[in-house]
Amino acid sequence: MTTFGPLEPNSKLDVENLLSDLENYRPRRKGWTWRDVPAEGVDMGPFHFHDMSAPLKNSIGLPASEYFEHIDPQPKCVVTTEIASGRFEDDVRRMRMAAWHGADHLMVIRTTGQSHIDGLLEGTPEGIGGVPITRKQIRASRKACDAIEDEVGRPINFHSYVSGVAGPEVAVLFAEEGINGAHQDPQYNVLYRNVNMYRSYVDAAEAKKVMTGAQIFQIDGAHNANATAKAGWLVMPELMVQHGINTAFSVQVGMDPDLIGLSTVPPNSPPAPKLWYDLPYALALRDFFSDYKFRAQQNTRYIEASIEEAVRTHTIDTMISMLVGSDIQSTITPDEGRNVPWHYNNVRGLQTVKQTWAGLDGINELLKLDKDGPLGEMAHDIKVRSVVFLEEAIASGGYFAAVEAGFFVDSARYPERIGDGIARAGDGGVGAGTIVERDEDYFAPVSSHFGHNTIPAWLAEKGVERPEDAIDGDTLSHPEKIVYIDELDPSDSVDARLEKTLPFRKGGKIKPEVEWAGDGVVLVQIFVPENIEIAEVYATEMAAKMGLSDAEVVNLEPMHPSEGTFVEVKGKIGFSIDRDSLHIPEKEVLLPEDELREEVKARGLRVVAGTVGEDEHSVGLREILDIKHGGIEKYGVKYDYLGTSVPLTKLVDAAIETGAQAILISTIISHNDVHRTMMKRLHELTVEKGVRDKLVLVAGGTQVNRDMADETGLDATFGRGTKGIMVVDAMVKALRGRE
Ligand code: B12
Repeated sequence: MTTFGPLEPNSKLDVENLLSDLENYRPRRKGWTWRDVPAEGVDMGPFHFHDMSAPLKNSIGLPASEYFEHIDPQPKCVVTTEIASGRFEDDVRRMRMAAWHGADHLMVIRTTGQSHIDGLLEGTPEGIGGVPITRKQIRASRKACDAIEDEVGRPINFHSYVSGVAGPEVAVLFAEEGINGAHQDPQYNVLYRNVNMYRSYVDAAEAKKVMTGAQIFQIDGAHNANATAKAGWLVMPELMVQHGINTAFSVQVGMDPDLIGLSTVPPNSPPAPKLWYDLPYALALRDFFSDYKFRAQQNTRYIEASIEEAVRTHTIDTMISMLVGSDIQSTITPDEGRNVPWHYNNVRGLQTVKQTWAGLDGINELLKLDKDGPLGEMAHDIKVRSVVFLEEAIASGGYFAAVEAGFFVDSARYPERIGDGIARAGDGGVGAGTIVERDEDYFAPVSSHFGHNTIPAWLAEKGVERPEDAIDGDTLSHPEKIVYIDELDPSDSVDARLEKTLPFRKGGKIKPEVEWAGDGVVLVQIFVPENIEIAEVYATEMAAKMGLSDAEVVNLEPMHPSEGTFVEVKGKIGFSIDRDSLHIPEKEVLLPEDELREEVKARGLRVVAGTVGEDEHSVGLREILDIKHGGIEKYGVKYDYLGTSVPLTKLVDAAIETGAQAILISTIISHNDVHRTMMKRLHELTVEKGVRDKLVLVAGGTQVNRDMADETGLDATFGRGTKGIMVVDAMVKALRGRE
């Protein structure tokens, strides 16, 4: 069996290598994996967490984690991200980034139209709005996931869709290739893909049986009703009915309830009073479907172009998930409403969940939902309406008759109806009239087959006990029998695409990207002090003048009807830069601690320090000085701290008086470049007083960087994240340099 990896955190994923020897790749496990959640909670850094899973081996924490010993707490639920660039070779890199930020459920959306193709696709054609799901594509992705899960130290669930007219074939493919989760819901085909209703249910029984055999976790498609309905919060009773139909059907086919997940979406969004709708709905669902798992999606129905609005809604959605205990928290990229999701927005979605989960950790131990008040009443009301909905559907002739009558996705609050539901004819839709009844002696030599399968007497006499024994096992137990087709159209294939992007992946050329390697897309955020109409035209014009092609405004938010507008405009740059032409500053190699201590002692190193100008910020400089924070004092440096808002002359005079070898200034406020002015002035002052060559001059601050030393005439300058040892090292090196 072929493997790939181990991945090296400091090296990019090598797609060509991933694709080599794919025909011999076999999935190393089958089935779904939940996170490892220690019952006693998780201790991380200075904190105890109540609702977290085991930490990762390699990960990137929230930006603020640097203040908390770099901890990266992982929610106890599985966390999903959806990948949809159309080119799986770019998506595998995206999966790696997502896993480093905490995703362990990677969901791949199918290319548009795939659900109407009555068979499997092969090769690796480019997709539109998703990826063509083919054996080669999922095999390569699963192989990448194996290496990624080893790198981060947690199993990854790879997921796609068992829907459309080729549902059973896709289910077999997924079972063969070790796909871990899949959407399967016959109602979805009927309502949203216009697949014939009877065909959809017959196929679903077969597909669910195959999924059960491979322990593939199933997610239903009910949430699409509130993504489709105009007023998603009114269709809650119907959603309950849809969940009920799919769960009951799945159990009848033989699925284990633990493998059945409900796909739920909190149906409302601010400025609506979200909690009054979403919380009772979530509660009603939990009560009715307590035997099953919950996958909480996020509300994207009302999201258009504002990333921040999406993030805020998702934060509340995640809180609701925590209050009712979701098993899987999905994340939608916050740019879902404005473009095909961009790589880094997957990560933003994941960060929203991680941040909310960490911030609200243990919420259910601190707060209790009051079910005796309006919350309980509202949840009860939804349940009653859904039961009556189901009863009416049965009375009207059953599910199929109800669909024909347009019961579903009607935007009114049941029992009201406004007649805008999606009606389908029993004899219509894709695949109508294709169902063939099995003969009594029907026999297929395969395992995981729904319905009767009669082993002929002559085979039984030969000792064939299971149908698949007739052919010495099928592809599910004997994967070597799988016929692997590489490509059907070499011109629309991963190799053809990889050749084009080679310069940006391995050729040393750098171009920004958001969807695909080398796409060159950039986003410019601006405030235009004009009304929305003018701002939009201005932004496009400005982007063109900046040299961006295909400029397009992706977000417009008025700050005031006439005072101005926030605009985001995207466009493409037409150039790349050679990596080799970039002058990357060499990493400063610090002298060993012992050597520094000895030298400080030998020189009797002494400094004066203070925050200069009219600046009262002291925290940063105290960290640089104080032994308690690992400051320069720890290495034996003696200091005189003159405080805040210290005039520069006072510092220079004090240095001369005390015989200090260095002056350390902190300059945090940078308004009107006052920090630069202060640094330059310090240098000039010491020149004027004739002591420049006797003093090492060091400055630091939030907006200060290493390059500013040359610019301002100082010996060393430091920004955020500086540690005392770096400052001692710089002073010692400057003193040595003078000798
Ligand atoms: Co204030 N404040 N603040 N503030 N404050 C911020 C710094 C900031 C960035 C907030 C903002 O508006 N975006 C602005 C500055 C904007 C700018 O010009 N770039 C700001 C402002 C504008 C003010 C006020 C002027 C507001 C006002 O009243 N108009 C006043 C100050 C008035 C005055 O100075 N006369 C003000 C007041 C305060 C209080 C509430 C008093 C506290 C300060 C308390 C105190 O220091 N005693 C305060 C804080 C805490 C902050 C805040 C939230 C954190 C700063 C901090 O302590 N960070 C920041 C916002 C932010 O950054 N999150 C705003 C932690 C330390 C460890 O980080 O300062 O960056 P650091 O230091 C590190 C490095 O920069 C470097 O090493 C340090 C350790 O790694 N370093 C070095 C720093 N100094 C030195 C020196 C040397 C020699 C070396 C080698 C390295």
